[in-house]
Amino acid sequence: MPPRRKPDQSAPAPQSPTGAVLDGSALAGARAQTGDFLTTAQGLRLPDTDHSLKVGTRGPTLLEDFHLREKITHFDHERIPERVVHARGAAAHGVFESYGTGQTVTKAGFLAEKGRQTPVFTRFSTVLGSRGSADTVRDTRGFAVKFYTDEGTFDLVGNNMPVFFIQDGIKFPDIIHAAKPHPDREIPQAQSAHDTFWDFVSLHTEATHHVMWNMSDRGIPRSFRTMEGFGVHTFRLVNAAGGSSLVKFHWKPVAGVHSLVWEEAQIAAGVDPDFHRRDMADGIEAGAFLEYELGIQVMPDDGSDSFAGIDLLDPTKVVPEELAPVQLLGKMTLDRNPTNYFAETEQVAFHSGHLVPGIEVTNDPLLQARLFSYLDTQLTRLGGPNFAQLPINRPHAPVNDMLRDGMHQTAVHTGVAPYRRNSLDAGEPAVAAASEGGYVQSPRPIEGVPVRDSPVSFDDHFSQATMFYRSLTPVEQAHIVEAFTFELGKCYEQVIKERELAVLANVDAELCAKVAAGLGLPAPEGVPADGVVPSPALSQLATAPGPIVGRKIAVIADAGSDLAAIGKLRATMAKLGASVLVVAAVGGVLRHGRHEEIVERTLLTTRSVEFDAVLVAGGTTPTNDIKLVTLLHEAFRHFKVLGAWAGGEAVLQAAGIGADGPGIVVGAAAGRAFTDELVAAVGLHRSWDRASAVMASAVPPAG
Ligand code: HDE
Repeated sequence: MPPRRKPDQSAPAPQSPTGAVLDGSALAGARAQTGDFLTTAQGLRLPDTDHSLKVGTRGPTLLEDFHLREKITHFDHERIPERVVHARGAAAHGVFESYGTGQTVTKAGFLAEKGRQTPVFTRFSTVLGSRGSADTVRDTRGFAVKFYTDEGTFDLVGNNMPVFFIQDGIKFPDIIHAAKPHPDREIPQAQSAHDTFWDFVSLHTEATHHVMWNMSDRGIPRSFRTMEGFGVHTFRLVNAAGGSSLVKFHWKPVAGVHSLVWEEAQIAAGVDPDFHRRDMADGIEAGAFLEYELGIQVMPDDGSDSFAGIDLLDPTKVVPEELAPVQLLGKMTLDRNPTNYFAETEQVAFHSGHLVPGIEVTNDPLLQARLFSYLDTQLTRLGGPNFAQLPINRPHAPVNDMLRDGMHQTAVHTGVAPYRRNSLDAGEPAVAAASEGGYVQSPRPIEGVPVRDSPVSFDDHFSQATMFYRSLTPVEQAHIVEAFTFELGKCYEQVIKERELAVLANVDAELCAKVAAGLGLPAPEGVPADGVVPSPALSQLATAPGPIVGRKIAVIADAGSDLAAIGKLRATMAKLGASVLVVAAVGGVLRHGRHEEIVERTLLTTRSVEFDAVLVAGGTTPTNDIKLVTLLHEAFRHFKVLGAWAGGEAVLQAAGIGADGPGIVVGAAAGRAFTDELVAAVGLHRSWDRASAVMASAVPPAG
């Protein structure tokens, strides 16, 4: 039944974007930047904002300077509390288009209807660091998507890893306290390589599976564009006929899943702390949009809350894709950068309890605690209960609630009876039955006695950690060994290293032995699970060339280089969404005949980490420039594609890299063969065939 209006309202009253009815004098948005003149917040025009009001030019300053006081007071309060976790983030707007394939499992219109487009806002984040910390630290990444559906806002507040450290939300403050900087000196920032983190995870062994993911390449993604996303928990989907299924959400990046290597991530953290957010913003600006397909694994909702022996309420477990394939529901394209970081990225408020009909929660005790936390945290962070009225949080569905007043209330509600049922406001909103889009939880029996305990199935802390490790390729496994050795090597307490080695002994004897060797400690005996079946889908190593959208290729050049070929190469790469940047010894414009190339980076302003491939375009490039040699060596060590033409081969030779070997492309740059080879090599992401040469010194032998 549509809401009735007051009889005396002849014309429909204006509505704010929140759906709240406004009176004639109120405006939908805040008055900001509306006139040509600089004003105070009260709209008073100002003649000067550079000088405070003083007695003479040499002071003192007068207390009556209301403009000075307003300006400074507002500035003093510009910062709001940063998120207690996931403080460091970057976001983009976009659209989700449904394939319509979800119709059989959910009645949620934005998934069920083929071709339906829903606006989205997606925020990626690290977990541990402060708002100003570096992007490329080893950490789990947040992957939070706000779908502004016409049935209400749905938030899928996920991570780039499918499992979590703990099984019960009551431990969340503990794991976060352990992982954050030590309380005495507030170090280290945005890192897990310290004693309290390893103290916690070695004592709370349910963390083992997530720790394996963090120590793997997933902990250092190449870009937001090349990250998978996961809803982590099991959700319940309900279709129009009332049939329910248990599902796990996945985001599959169209550009493939790719990571940095550890040294590269560390260098990038210093050279460009904004590495990931810059990459996303630049990519969107260049038209290389970020794309992800949303999929679900579907399991029967048969009352057991388990599937193939896996407890679906345990957030430390995955369901191998070989057992329940991911079925694709639609595609998200992120194609618009935010206009204002604070207004949008900082003030966006996600909540795992923002649900729409057809999507329900399960009894996962981690999810249950989150349902409380997200609303609660916004009260402090956004200063009160009206954060849904902030432009970025406003639902696109009509809103007609009975929530009133509170800090920062911007709606001007009418009427006298914000309660129902009432007899005074004829416009009282009607309640909606399920058939009218009302959110009605599907019936499920709940019984039992209150206990502080977990099911016996939650006691298996190692078998899936073993499965993860054994499902990876040798290169990926070597990275895990390197990561554990690095992180534990940074701990001061011997007892913590030994305890974590005892944990690893229960995951895989070889892994434990290699890490122990790197630490110079004996490898303890453990009991890894028997009969673990690997899940090849867990490996992210590219076996065939994938898209190169968003990749960056450096061309080292000077005025004597083959500038014509650079132009052609740029045009070819641009068609594939990749960019070519000219790097020279000094800035300016390179000119050769009628060809011109702008120098976008100099050897002083860039570092190898900015690029996925480095090419040398001949010319008179000096072969002994230490910055150039460092750039080439780093690119080689980080398994990146190297290449040369028109005499640039000599530069690679002089750097000791040589002009042939895995991932080294030489030839005529303007030619088809060269570009095809380059595209294929960059499409494989890194030249892992070089691994034996590069990693021999990095990974100690098992001993
Ligand atoms: Fe969060 N988490 N979380 N979390 N989480 C927050 O909410 C919390 C968990 C995740 O870009 C906070 O608005 C508890 C799992 C993301 O704004 C807070 C528990 C997963 C983001 C909070 C968890 C996540 C947050 C901090 C254990 C993956 C950033 C600020 C029960 C499925 C969203 C805020 C953004 C943010 C609580 C565990 C993902 C404090 C209590 C599991 C992506 O409410």
